[in-house]
Order: sequence, then structure tokens, then C-alpha cells
Amino acid sequence: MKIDVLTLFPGMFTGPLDESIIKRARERGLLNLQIHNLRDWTHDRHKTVDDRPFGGGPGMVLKPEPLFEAVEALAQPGTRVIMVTPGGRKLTQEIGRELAGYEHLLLIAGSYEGFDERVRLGLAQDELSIGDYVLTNGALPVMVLIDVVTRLLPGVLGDEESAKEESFSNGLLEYPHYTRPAEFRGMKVPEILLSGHHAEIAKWRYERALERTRERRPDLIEIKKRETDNL
Ligand code: 21W
Repeated sequence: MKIDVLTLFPGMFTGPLDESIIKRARERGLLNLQIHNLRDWTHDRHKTVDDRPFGGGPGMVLKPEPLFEAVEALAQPGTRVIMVTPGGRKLTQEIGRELAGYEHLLLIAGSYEGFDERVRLGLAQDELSIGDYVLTNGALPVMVLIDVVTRLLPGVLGDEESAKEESFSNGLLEYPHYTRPAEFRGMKVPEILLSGHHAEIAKWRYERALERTRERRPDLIEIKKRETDNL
């Protein structure tokens, strides 16, 4: 998959995307990631990307011209153009799976200034948020999106990790995990996990997952019920 990113803060992207699983995916050619500075598509001496809002009011607004020029230079037929904004639809694992099916994503990160509405109307095919809290700009949301999508690309996770992913995508939170030592600072590993009774262990884990989900994320159980009803 190819991912192009448009941002005013390209420096924020060095580091997080050069480690661990994403680094390996890039090295193996499974992900071709390129970060572009929006200022490269300005033509004035000051590389102006924003201007004062029509109608007045505080702050500045990102001008449409550099964004249109950049997208027209980077997009090809079949490219999915996505803006990240606080007002977008909320990113979910399901949206991640959908996006992992595209050959080319063009991700546009804004700043606190917000976009001229014509960028939304003329360029964006989708608008995504990563949750209900306020960040200073769209760079972290774009990195979150890249992380979510990359680990879903074929071949990025090892066989073992992919299989694990499937068994955990049962819509519940994870059951509690333990490793050695069997007792640590007075806290004992549940006896059942040391018993070797695999069917009993599977049942215990399912019950703990269900219990934990009921306590912490009852909304996930409602979602699961609705999905089951639709079958
Ligand atoms: C914060 C952008 C506030 C715009 C007048 C002119 C992308 C984000 C972002 C940001 C505003 C996401 C204004 C969860 C987020 C993002 C920066 C509002 C203020 N008024 N998901 N400008 N949270 N955030 N505009 O913050 O770009 S996805």
C-alpha cells in the first residue's frame, strides 16, 4: 500500500513511524509511506498557507490553493483522499479494515486553524476523527490512522499475531494474562491456569473477558448483540 501524507509539521512524523512493526512493514515494501510539507505547494516568498476568515472572528483558516495543488499532484485514479478533522466520523476498527483495502491513501492533516470549507467540498472523500478530545493539529490522528491500517495489511503481522488478532476480534476486551513467576509480591496466578485443563482454561478466559467487558465497556456488548441480531 502507498500512503501519502500532507502536513504542516513533517517533523512530527519522524520517529513514531520508524520503529517496530511499521518500520518492518516499510523495510519489507509492504508500506510505501511519504510525508509531504504543505508549504511546498505555495508560491509566495513567505510560503503562506493560511489567511484571515471571511466574516471576521478569531484565528486563521487554511487556504484552499496549496491543498488543491498538492492533492492534484499526489492523487491518482483510485486514490482515497481523507481529511482528519475533529468533526469527522469516529475512526473504528471496521473503518480501519475498509481503508486497508485501498491501494493508495492520501491523508490530509490540518492544524488548529481548520480548513477552508471548499477543501472539504472539493477534495475530501472522507473525514475522520480519532475521538472526542481536542488536539493541537492532525498529525497524531494521521499517525494513528497509519498504525491502524498498516497492521491490517497482508503480511505485516506474523502468522501467530494474525491468528491471535482473529481470536481477539470477538468484540470483547481481553482476558487477564499471566506469566512467571506463579506468585509475585503476594499476588498468585489463578490456579486454573496452572492446571493444564485446556477446556476449563478456555471457559475461564471467556468468562473473565465477558465480565471485564460488562464492567468496563457495556457498550461493546450492545454492539455485539446488534451484530448477532443482523445475522
Ligand atoms: C483542533 C483543528 C480544533 C480544528 C477558528 C479557526 C484531527 C483531531 C484533529 C484542531 C479545531 C482529530 C478554529 C480528535 C482532534 C485535529 C486540531 C477547531 C478552531 N476556529 N480527532 N480555527 N481530535 N485537531 N478549529 O483534535 O486536527 S482528527
